[in-house]
Amino acid sequence: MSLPVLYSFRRCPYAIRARMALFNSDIEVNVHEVSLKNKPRAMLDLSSKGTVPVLLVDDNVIDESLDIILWALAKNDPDNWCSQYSETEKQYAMQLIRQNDEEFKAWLDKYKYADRHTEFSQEYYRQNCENFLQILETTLQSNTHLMSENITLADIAIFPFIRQFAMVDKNWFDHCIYPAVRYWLNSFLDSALFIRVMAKTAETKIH
Ligand SMILES: N[C@@H](CCC(=O)N[C@@H](CS)C(=O)NCC(=O)O)C(=O)O
Repeated sequence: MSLPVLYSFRRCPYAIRARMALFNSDIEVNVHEVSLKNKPRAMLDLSSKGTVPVLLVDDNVIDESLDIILWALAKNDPDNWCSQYSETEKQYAMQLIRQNDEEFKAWLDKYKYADRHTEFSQEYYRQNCENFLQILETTLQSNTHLMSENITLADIAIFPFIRQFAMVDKNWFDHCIYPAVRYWLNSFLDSALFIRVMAKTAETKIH
């Protein structure tokens, strides 16, 4: 049987979180690095949405990063990113992820591309992003991770977006009033898992 194929883009936060889950779950896949300006026909034939990541496994197509994560964790969750939690805790994680994906990401895009959104200043967009950072900071002041002392699905799903936020104005982020968020982010950036999934290889097997 052929390996699953993951259409991915190295720096995309959605693709990063999907690759991290697949790798941590020890699921071997062929990663196809795509150009977002010239998406491969084969990927568009599988998913007309035209977004990465897209996972093809046997004849099934999974074209939402969160679904890829959940699929990987259902197969194998060696570090209990999901399986040890109650339904209520899982719902809290999903709600935090939704807040990230729907609300925070929209402000982040405006903060990042403030020159294309001239109705308001970049600082205004950053302040709106900070509402979410404040929620994370409050949690991370008492836990080392978002759900508990251990890494969970919520951390993996959210940190690639905070990474993107931090990179917009690194100097601001390095001095901002969210030290626990900074510490938490750095712990992921320094992790072997993150370094592994960010390795620059055009066509790779992750395993
Ligand atoms: N909801 C999707 C969003 C994925 C997404 O928007 N990915 C971006 C890259 S970061 C993309 O492919 N954008 C299409 C483009 O830039 O043409 C998911 O979670 O997988």
